[in-house]
Formats: sequence, C-alpha cells, structure tokens
Amino acid sequence: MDYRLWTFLSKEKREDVKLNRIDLSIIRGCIFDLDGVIVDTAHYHFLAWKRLADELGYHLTEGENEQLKGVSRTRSLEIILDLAGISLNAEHKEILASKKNAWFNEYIERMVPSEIFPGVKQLIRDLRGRGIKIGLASSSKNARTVVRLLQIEQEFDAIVDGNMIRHTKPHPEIFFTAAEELKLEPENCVVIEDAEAGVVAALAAGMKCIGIGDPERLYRANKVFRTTAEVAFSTLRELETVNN
Ligand code: B16
Ligand code: MG
Repeated sequence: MDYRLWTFLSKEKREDVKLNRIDLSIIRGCIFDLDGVIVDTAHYHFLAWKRLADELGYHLTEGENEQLKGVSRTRSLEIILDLAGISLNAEHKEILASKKNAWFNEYIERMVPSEIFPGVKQLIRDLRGRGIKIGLASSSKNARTVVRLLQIEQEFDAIVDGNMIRHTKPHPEIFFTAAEELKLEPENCVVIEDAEAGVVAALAAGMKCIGIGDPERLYRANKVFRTTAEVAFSTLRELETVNN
C-alpha cells in the first residue's frame, strides 16, 4: 500500500487494512500488450515487413524492426521507407501497407492456442483471482483475430485494438481508453509491454509499466523481465511504492 495513504488513516482503519477488511490497493487493473507479451506475433510482423522491404530492395534488420513495434501499420511503413531512402505517394503507400497486411494475415492464419507464451494464462487467472481487472491494449487492427485464434477472448474485461483509437503508441490514447473500459483511473493500472513505444505510452498515461525483453532497450519501464512468465501478482504490489 502507498505510504502516503497509510499516514492518513486512523488507528482503527489501519487495523481494518491489516486484517484485510479494507482493500486500499492502488493497482486494480493490469493491461496487457498483445504482440510480444502474450504471443510472438511480433515475429510474423517482422517477416511480413522484411518481405516487403526485400521487394523494395532494402535489407531490414531485426534491430531496425524494434522501431516498428507498437506503432501503427502506416507509421511502420513510413519508418521503413525513411530507412530505405524511398519517397512514395499516399496511394502507393496504401497499396504496400495492404500487401504487408495480407502477408501478415496469411502467416497468422494457422496460429493455435499453444503459441501463447508459457505462464501467460496462469498469470491472467492468478491476477483475476485476486480481483485485478484484465485489459488488452494492442495497436494492431488484427488484434481481435489473433485473440480469437488463441481462444482467449473470455480472459479480458476489456479489449482495445487499433480500430478503436486515433493515435497509436507512443501516444497514451490506447491506455486511457483501456482504463476507461475497465472503469479504472490510469493510476490504478499497470501495463505490460515489450515495445519502447508502448512503455513511453504507458508512462505518459500515468500508469506503471512492466517491460518484457531487453532491459537496456526498455530502461524507462519500472521493472523489466525477460519473459512474461516472470511477472507475478507480487510484482504489481511492489510497483505501488514506485514513483514515476
Ligand atoms: P496491424 P501491439 C502492434 O501491436 C505491433 O507491435 C506493431 O508492430 C504493428 O505495426 C501494429 O500493432 C499494427 O498492427 O498492422 O496488425 O494493425 O504490440 O500494440 O500489440
Ligand atoms: Mg508489443
């Protein structure tokens, strides 16, 4: 519990909290990113972008691909075109973005529930069992298709995808929308993210953020783990005492 809150409580109320008669927990919601946190669709995005870049005569590296994580399809294409030094009109860009999306959909068509990262379902169930609301916030317009293929729709109290927002990560809109759907204030939410853009968006929304991946790349996050399986209910509680 937040120390500042504790100091405002009367002696009786402190007793109630100790005996779990009152829950003053600050973290009441956990918002999951999809690609790279629940499942490795990030790899399929990379394969599709790489195929497109190859056609344009540009060799897209995995390092450069990090910049595409969490941002919109249009923005991803613009980043690749900038890297390749190519300038195209809006119509041509639209054709290329649709082509990439068709390949991506081809790749994910055969996705199965066993592709969910180890420990993710257990984590969601454990958090739910402890009264934490669960949200999904993915910049992807294909997020609902992926969630359906993985058969995990019922695990979420709210799902926000790329079709529901005007600005994608690093803009905080997606996380504000998710908190609203969960009927929680942003400060009551923790975000789990694998993309730099996602971490920036979560912090900009006034939420705590757990990064999944390389600690150097995700240094802005409040805590970083290599895999989602390492996150636990206790991690959320620890973050309540962290100031951003
Ligand atoms: P789509 P996330 C993001 O999803 C991906 O990380 C990013 O690489 C992709 O460009 C974006 O979705 C848009 O995806 O083309 O399917 O609409 O990480 O926010 O779950
Ligand atoms: Mg992601």
